[in-house]
Amino acid sequence: MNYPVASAEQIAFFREHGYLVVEEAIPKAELDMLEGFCDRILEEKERLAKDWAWDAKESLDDRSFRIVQSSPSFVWKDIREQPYRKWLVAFGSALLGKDLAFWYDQFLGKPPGKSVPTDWHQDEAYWGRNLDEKGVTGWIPLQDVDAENGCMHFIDRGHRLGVLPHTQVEGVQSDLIHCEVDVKDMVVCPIKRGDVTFHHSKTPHMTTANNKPRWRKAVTNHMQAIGAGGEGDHYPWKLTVHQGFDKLRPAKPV
Ligand SMILES: O=C(O)CCC(=O)C(=O)O
Repeated sequence: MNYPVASAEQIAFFREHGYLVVEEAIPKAELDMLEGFCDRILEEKERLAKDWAWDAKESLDDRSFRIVQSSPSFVWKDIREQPYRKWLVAFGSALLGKDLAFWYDQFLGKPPGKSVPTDWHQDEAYWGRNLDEKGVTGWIPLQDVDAENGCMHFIDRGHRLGVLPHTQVEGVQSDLIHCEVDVKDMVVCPIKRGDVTFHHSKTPHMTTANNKPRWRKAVTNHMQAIGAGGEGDHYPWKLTVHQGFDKLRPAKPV
């Protein structure tokens, strides 16, 4: 299977709507390998992961990991060479119309039964003004996803709203932040394993909690325009929370 090349229609759709679903993008063998590394993280999550929705009532040792947040790059030495990574950069660059560099990835695992939504947010709200119009994210679920187990939801044309005010999510002590959106413009994106969603760094998006009996696993891949220089010039709501280790976000593109 060859990786798809962005068509003129896909590029126009992304620029108009701020997101795009690409069907049957990543071959099964690559997804299986990626999932295998994510499973290793799950086995050792106390050492290798943060809880992105760390309950304010829980101690560090008692985190319930309602959203496991880590990175397959921590455990997969050759991840940079993988075809899917190169494809994400090429496809994302075509969508944004800027040459991108891979920046960092995150494994985001939602356990069955006790997870929470990843509330509405814009990636630029985390990254700061350095990334103004300079970021794209490619989100890879490792199983079929729908609104029952944490698929992506986007605000249609939300990349044109500027950066919205964000606040810390109530009841959590991680760096999770959220914003208010007009849900009349919400688009729900149920997709299959192998499909990928892309979104602009200003597009408000969220994923629902996992209410199915198996883990919801996803790898999100953040890319930035070459020369953007990494996150910086932060907004006032930016939080930094340490959870034993803090290597999740390289300052420079890798
Ligand atoms: O997978 C999730 O729960 C959220 C992912 C996300 O917010 C992102 O990829 O930017």
